[in-house]
Amino acid sequence: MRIDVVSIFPEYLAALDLSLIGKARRENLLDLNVHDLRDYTHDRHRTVDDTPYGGGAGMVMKPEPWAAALGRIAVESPVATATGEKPILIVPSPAGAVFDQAMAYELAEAQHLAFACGRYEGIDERVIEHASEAYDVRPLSIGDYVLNGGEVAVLAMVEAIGRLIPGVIGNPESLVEESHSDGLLEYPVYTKPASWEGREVPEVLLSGNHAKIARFRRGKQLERTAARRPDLILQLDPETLNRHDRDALWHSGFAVHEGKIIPRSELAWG
Ligand code: 6GU
Repeated sequence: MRIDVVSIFPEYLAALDLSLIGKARRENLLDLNVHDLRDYTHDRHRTVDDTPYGGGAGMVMKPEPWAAALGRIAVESPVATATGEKPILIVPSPAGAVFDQAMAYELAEAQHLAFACGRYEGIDERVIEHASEAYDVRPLSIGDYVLNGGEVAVLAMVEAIGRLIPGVIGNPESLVEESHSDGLLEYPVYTKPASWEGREVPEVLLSGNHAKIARFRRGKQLERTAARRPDLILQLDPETLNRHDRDALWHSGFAVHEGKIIPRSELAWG
């Protein structure tokens, strides 16, 4: 996969030299290129921002340097434009749709991703419209809070997407049981010693009974998700829940009623 990132703080992206993503780059599984937006300016001060039309606080990123940078990246894209395909341009923004694991899986299939890191109050909206001619543009947020710029969001998204590229993670089976892969949070994990600071590892995990262990872990996933992310429980397909699952959900305050999952408090009695 090819990834291009445009930023006025290219040093922020140095973290992508480390760990699994750094290794993927060295092994040519990931061709990651970071560009300094100021290299696409022509004035002595390398200006990237200006005052907003209509007034208001802060500054807005000027269109010209963005058009030059994104134009160059589109022209050099490995995506075959002859077939009508377009590279994907992700514009990190607290005003975007929320990036999730399903999206990470989808984006991990792409041949070419570009990221446009805005700062200040954002990028002139016409850049986004203009870029749609050459790119499939996706404004994306990493959650409901505000960062000063897109760089930290790009670090999060590139790590989430990059680790799903075949060959990047040594043991792909570790992807199967992690949080969000089946719509639930991960079960708790333990290692030696079996007794530590007066706290014991749950006995079933020492039993060697694999069916019982699987049931225990699934129960913990449901219990934890119900307590921490009840919104995810309501999104489960009740058809995928067996008797043990329904029992665990009941004890965590949810019922399967007339083919739907509802909080037990909404059950009407009598
Ligand atoms: Cl992607 N960018 C910024 N600036 N703030 C955010 C965000 C992105 N996601 C959540 N907050």
